[in-house]
Amino acid sequence: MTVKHVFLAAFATFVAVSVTTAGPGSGTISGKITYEGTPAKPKSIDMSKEPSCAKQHPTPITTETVVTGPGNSLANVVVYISAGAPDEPPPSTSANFDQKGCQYLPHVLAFQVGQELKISNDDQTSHNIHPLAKINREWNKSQPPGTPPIIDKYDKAEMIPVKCNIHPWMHGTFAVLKNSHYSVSSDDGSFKLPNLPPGKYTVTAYQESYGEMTQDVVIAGGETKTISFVFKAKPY
Ligand SMILES: [Cu+2]
Repeated sequence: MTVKHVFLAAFATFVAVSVTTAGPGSGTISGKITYEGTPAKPKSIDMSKEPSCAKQHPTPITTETVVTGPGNSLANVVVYISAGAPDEPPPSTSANFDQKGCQYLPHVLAFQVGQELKISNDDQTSHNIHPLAKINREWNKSQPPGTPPIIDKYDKAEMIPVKCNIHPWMHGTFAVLKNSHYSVSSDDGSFKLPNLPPGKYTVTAYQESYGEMTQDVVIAGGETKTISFVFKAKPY
């Protein structure tokens, strides 16, 4: 079992437990993110200036500003309850952001206000991570190979673009959110927000290049409401 498998197993257990402990009246909002129009083609990334990273990608990786899937689906879209749910204290688990092969993994990391953020450097080269916060405090930190993870947290909700000051192709997003009702759309564009008590909610979908869309959804009880968001693709 790899570390990733252990993590996934733990996560699956956590989800199963949450479902069984949720109240009988709790509902789910699920759905799919798609686009219309023609998105810009992902570009190949030239890492030749950083051979230790380049050799980890026999096939060059591509930019992840817009990640599409079958049926015009959009991955990496943050879907979250932006109104109607109370702010929640952060979980005790950390949100993990890795620099591996001069790439941010995951490209979009969603976590809660006050939650521990753990940034690791798995590479044989230095990175200088620079989250471009505007509402929170902006900082950048150098992280030579073999040094311990950077531990931080954010005090306010914000969508924060992240870049590396050494490798211009490294980009990512921190989505700092006020409650635990969020999802990042998977490769097929799907998302799911479970465990919602009855109420009226505003659901926001955020894509780093296309911006955000919102819609209101009423959950009456133990039901699943299916919604969809269709972003207008930008051809550049
Ligand atoms: Cu870097």
